[in-house]
Amino acid sequence: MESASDVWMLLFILCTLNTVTRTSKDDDQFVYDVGVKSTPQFVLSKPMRFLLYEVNPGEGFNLRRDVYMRIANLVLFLNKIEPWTLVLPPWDNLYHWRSPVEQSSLPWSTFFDLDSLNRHVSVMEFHDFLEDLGEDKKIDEVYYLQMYEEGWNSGKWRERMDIRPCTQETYFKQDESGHWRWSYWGFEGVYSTNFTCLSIQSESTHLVPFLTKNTTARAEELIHGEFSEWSTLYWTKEHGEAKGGPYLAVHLRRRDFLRGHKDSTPTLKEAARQIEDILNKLNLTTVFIATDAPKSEFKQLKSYLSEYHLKIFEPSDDLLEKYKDGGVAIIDQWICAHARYFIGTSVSTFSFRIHEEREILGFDPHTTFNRFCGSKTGNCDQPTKWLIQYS
Ligand SMILES: Nc1nc2c(ncn2[C@@H]2O[C@H](COP(=O)(O)OP(=O)(O)O)[C@@H](O)[C@H]2O)c(=O)[nH]1
Ligand SMILES: *[C@@H]1O[C@H](CO)[C@@H](O)[C@H](O)[C@H]1NC(C)=O
Ligand SMILES: *[C@@H]1O[C@H](CO)[C@@H](O)[C@H](O)[C@H]1NC(C)=O
Ligand SMILES: *[C@@H]1O[C@H](CO)[C@@H](O)[C@H](O)[C@H]1NC(C)=O
Repeated sequence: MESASDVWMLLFILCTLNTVTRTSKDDDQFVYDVGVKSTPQFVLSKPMRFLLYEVNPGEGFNLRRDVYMRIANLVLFLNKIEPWTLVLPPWDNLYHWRSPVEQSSLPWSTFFDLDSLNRHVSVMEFHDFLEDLGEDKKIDEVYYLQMYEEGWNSGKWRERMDIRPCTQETYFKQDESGHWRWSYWGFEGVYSTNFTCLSIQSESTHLVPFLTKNTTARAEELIHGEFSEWSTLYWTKEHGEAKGGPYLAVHLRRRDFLRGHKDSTPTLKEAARQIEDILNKLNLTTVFIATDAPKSEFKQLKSYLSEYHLKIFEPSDDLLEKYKDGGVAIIDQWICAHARYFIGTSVSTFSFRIHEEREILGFDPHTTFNRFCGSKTGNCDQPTKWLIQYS
């Protein structure tokens, strides 16, 4: 299992809002209304605290969705102790978003249904949070998560976290008045007075004691107990009979993967051979290609598969304007999720998300957990089958 420190650098930003308004009183419990159109009402007797986070700038949409799940889970645990709201980091010109449409500082509502997210944990958009902060856009504390300089220390994994000097230059800069500044996804005037580097080697939910105990001067009892990374999902249905449309779908990841995952990402010729092989096995002639490849590469792939029908989703200008690159990617994933058979790209979180959708839809796992083999032979383990536990 990946942990808070392996794959992404996280940044936690904490804030306690004094401006949260109390809207009604019910015995000794208060109902707080957080923000304008933000979170559902919380029944509580402690001030609401807010957790903001950010991921390494180069990371893509689906990795960020995975991180969201982890942080939401962390907030779920925090909420067992005191009320916390998760402030959603805007989507700001992601590295992979190449279309000419405007895609800076996008709220989560561009892609997701906030009401649904709110059913899991209380969330709010960053711009709503700023509105609640008011004139003085001061954030209480910023923790910049980093790996231990000395690595794992004796090579053995053990949970630990310590305040340490920053091991490398961070994105935060201190101005003349001592305020720590950062771009804050394009929103101006936000600053913090406290900035600390935190070396961490731990699963994200183990941050609960730190966040509840060490980040405020409040004295409360120590928290005991086990924090499991995932709350278990139970499903009442059986593995379904989903069959999928009469097409093969593939996710063929290119661009940075050709550098970052050379051995497990196939050449176009290799990919074409594997596609043809599966099409023949399934007696299909149509293949849907989800890819971030440039047009020239798609043409080349098409030339290798001239006897088959290759389909891609190409949005009109209007659709692109409306859904942006993130929305178009979700449409690609949705089409892949409904195919008779799917082949993904090794270690791509974009592909993992399709596996997950298909598993939820109830496809036979053999039609789902497949990936392209790289050019290097002997390096083609098929993906782990993350199956739903039916109760
Ligand atoms: N529309 C579309 N975009 C893609 C496709 N593959 C990659 N991308 C883009 O590249 C990004 C890849 O980053 P991420 O989602 O984190 O997945 P990963 O890097 O493959 O693990 C996606 O979010 C998309 O913006 C694809 O098949 N279709
Ligand atoms: C949190 O506080 C406890 C108790 O004061 C202390 O032992 C621990 O080192 C602190 N953790 C960090 C990461 O500073
Ligand atoms: C923030 O910084 C100020 C000034 O350096 C310090 O007095 C205060 O205790 C810090 N607050 C926290 C929560 O670390
Ligand atoms: C494909 O067609 C052949 C010949 O018609 C048939 O024997 C085979 O069972 C079919 N395979 C599938 C997966 O439908």
